[in-house]
Amino acid sequence: MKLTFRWYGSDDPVTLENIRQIPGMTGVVSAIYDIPVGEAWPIEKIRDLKESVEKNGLELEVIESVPVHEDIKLGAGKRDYYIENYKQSIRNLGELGVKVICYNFMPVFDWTRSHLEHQLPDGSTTLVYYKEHVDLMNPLSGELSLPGWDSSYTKEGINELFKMYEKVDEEKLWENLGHFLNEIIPVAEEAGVKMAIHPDDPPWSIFGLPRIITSETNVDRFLDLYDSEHNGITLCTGSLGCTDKNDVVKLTRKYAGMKRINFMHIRNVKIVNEDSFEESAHHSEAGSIDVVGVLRALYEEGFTGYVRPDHGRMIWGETGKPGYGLYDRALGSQYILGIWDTMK
Ligand SMILES: [Mn+2]
Repeated sequence: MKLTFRWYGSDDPVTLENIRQIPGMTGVVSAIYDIPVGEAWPIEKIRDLKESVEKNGLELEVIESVPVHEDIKLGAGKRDYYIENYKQSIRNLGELGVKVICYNFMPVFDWTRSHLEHQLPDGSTTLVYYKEHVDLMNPLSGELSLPGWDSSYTKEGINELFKMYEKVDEEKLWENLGHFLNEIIPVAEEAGVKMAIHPDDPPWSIFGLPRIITSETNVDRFLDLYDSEHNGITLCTGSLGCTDKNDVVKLTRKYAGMKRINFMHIRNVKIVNEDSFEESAHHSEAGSIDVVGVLRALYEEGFTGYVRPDHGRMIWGETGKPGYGLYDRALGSQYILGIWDTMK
């Protein structure tokens, strides 16, 4: 396994110097944030990013994410143009040594939570998803602000987008994903890049929009769409594991055995009740996920890919990007590393 840490670029309050001092850290997972969604990533910008990372003794072998334009998910508008751009980004990233690209295929919203600073009994704050709160949110009101939410959407723009998705049910979304994979995976193979789709977070439909990367059945279907090690998944324990319908240890063992896990996101969540959860510390006993079991499954299946601690709580008074402070993720990384080392 190669231990990595997400870094949001030079604006991130967590610095490369900070990350470098975490024991066992081999590299960062990052992206270029100032390119409009859908445009190809220029090679010069990738090179600048890579050099800034390498100057600090870290590698840049995983990109999270190269976002997929809504036209590709909708199968509409300028889809072909955006797919060609996506291919170019893959080629450019491969040329500069990137090995894995994480992306997702969630319509409109990326990850969704009801609260970003829910206080836990120990005084730390964390991200939570309470169904009863999300059910009351109206994404068409023009007032919504959520993580993963593109605040550049106007009220009219978002209404129009929702209208377009009225014609896209789950089957149509599968079809559009299949088309996308048929186009990009051969390019990824040639570029030496492994694609890693992130599961939908949470793994169920929200606001009436379709979501398909949600369960074992659907991950199986996804992998069958294009049978190649370059068409793999990001197994995010917290996303798949926030419902007890998914047995994350079992899924880890199965997909690692198939060599289709190209990237691991490890975090813990505490399932509060059906369709509600709180993100917790990485420690297995802190939440509903058997993190030790996940790592054991990876180890026993000979996993050699990239792992990163996923979201952390805010602890010790730290402020910053929700889910992406330094301290709790660093603690999580050491929990992961410690478990791993005992199995060697
Ligand atoms: Mn994740």
